[in-house]
Amino acid sequence: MIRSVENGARLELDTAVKIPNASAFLWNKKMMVHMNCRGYAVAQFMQPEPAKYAHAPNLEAKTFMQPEQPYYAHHPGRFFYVKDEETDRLFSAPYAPAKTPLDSFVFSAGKSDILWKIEHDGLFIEMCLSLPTNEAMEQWSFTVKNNSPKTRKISVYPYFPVGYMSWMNQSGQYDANLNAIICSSITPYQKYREYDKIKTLKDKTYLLADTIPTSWEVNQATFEGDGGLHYPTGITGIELLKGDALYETPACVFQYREELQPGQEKTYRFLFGPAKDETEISDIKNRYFIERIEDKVTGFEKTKREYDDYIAKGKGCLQIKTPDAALDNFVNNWLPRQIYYHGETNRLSTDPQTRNYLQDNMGTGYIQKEVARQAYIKALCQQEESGAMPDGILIHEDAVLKYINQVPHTDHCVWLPICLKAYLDETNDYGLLQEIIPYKGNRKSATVSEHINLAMLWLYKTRDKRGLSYIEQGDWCDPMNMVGPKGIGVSGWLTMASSYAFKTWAQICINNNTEDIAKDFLIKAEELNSSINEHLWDGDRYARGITDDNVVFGVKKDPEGRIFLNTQSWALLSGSANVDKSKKIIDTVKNELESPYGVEMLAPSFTKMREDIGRVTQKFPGSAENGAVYNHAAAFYIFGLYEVGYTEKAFEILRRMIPGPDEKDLIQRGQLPVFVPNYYRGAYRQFPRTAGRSSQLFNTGAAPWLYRCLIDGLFGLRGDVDGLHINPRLPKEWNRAEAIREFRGATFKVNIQRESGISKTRVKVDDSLLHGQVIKDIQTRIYRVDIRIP
Ligand code: CEZ
Repeated sequence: MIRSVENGARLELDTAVKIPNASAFLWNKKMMVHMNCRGYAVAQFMQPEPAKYAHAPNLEAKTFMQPEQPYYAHHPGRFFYVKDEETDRLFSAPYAPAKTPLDSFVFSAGKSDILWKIEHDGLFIEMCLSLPTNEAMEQWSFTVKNNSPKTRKISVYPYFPVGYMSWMNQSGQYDANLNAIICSSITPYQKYREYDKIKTLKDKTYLLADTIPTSWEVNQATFEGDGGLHYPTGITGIELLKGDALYETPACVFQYREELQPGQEKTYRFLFGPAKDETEISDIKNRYFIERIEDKVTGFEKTKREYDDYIAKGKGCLQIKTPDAALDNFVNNWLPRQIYYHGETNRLSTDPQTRNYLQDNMGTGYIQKEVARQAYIKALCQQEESGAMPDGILIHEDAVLKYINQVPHTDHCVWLPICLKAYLDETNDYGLLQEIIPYKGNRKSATVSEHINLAMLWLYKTRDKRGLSYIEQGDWCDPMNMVGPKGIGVSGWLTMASSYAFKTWAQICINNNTEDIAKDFLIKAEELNSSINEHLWDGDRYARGITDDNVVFGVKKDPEGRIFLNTQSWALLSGSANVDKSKKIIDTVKNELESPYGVEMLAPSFTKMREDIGRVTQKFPGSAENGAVYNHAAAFYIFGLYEVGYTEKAFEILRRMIPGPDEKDLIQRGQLPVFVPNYYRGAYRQFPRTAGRSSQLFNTGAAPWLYRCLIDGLFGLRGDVDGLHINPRLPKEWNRAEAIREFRGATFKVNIQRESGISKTRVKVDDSLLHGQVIKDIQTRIYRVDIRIP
């Protein structure tokens, strides 16, 4: 059903039916396109706010990327109908909208392109999508080959629906000069002051072709007719009617009539995207289809190569070879790519949530160190002089705080030392702490170290008389918005995360020779831990928090949401759970939160509103924060388990985050292992039918944390101020594993092998025994590291 090819560079699915929502995505700094294997697409480009160039067939709400995107017949997509003109038999590639069962089908997810190979009715079809590196546009090539022994008379109909563009103004027509279908609209507005903004927008969508069509149709309703999308009326005639759209929903449909001899093939190229006007489209045509670079290739080919190079830059710092080939393939090829995407696009937002921005750049620190460094500085420049961090980081001059960033959350400071520690471990760039940067408003400046100190003091101050952290309208859990709106409710999780942040900051301060500060925050951390144990321990779990009305929630007596994962994971990280309590909470998590698809973030899922907890309880049970296997939260748990030495359990939970390799698991999750989704449906004990189903949403903090768990936990090849610390924690069923670790300019070729008769890890570097488990004084060279473990 699925197989990795080209040494892991591609992952192929050979069915359009068993995993209908299987998907892959491409991006550049200006756009993202999420393609499902059947041809349905979700695409956004930045101008500078995210916008669409292919819309739903009716008015749709402007929102951030949502999980579990529902696909339906008229959902935007990129399709090619193929009709045999002698038999009128019709099918469509890659599968939708006709959904004719195909002789053979391959959906091939590449790192820098998405490909389909289809055989049907004696024809072979190859469709390929790629992007340029730095402009919002899709590059499509479509090849049809006659694999049958006789001449074939066929018509090929590229059908790129554009949808309902605007209630104010939408139209479309074929432009023969440009050989393009151009659909025009005006983004609706009512306040005259908005006009200056609106007039700058790319409100046109074009489909440019390199081959003159036999005919075309730009009117969605005319094309479809009563035939519907299974056999559009427009296709029943010899030629399309060359219609336009006049305040009618447009569509981009071409027709190419071909007579193919046996073995003969024909390739077409298309560019699909947004534009401001015809001048821009004409310029694109010249650059991609006309101009010959070095007189050999068109811009179309050249940009494809440039995009390959761009994506190749997202190489990770860890290559692994283990008994688990599917895990290797995911870690070596797809996880770093997903992390790279986050660092490059900031989830296609001009005001990423502060916690997302810091955690996404924690991941970027393993791939593009300078990008991460600049991100930490940019975030701290927007810190209040009080030490508070904003809910979102403005990364564009015209950006404003939107959506959830207008809701006060109290956790953003906590991520500064926690994410920075990973960056410093990887780079040893302690010089960053001495950088002098301004606070918001540019009135005052201080070193990065003082900025973070102030943020920690803000966290320490923002607690109630019990010593627990206020939650206001949310912490890491965005929709937990009714625990503390009166300014009384507290977050058990944030108190633990603050304790862990203080300890992490203390460690950084020790490495930065500011021991006094370190000592002070270690004391503060223990103070928080005793408050946690005094008010939140419930015998075999830690409560999630206490509401404005002083109701402790996330405890055994609660009928729903009687355990939340985050206050168990971070009890391990903060050290508020001693050895005995750690064992108890890990057992409780096993019994109440673990499922075949991973660990759920709370259970039982809420089936009705709790007005003293909030919106999270209104989400469908088992979806998103209401009890899904929320992989970001699961990654925290894995990190905590490695931190306290439960390495077998850590690997068990980690492995369940990546779908497959067995077919049953892949089908139930409906997810290709080319990215980790933000969640798999939970509520396994309440709604087993849908449990495990992937959200297909690849915007997630799970990616950088999973990578950190692999580097620091499983393979134990973690950097620190004194060098590379060696401490692999392989699952017991693995006798051997290899890794190549890129670290501070050096390459470590690591062989890890179990050896009987030894009680502790023994490391040899270039055949000489290492005293201890830290490789120091690292040079820019290749190291051979042989590790023997019990
Ligand atoms: O957004 C994520 C946030 O980007 O939810 C996480 C949070 O830590 C991330 O920073 C957990 O709450 O508003 C909503 O209901 C959404 O569910 C968002 O909370 C959620 C989006 O689905 C993106 O995943």
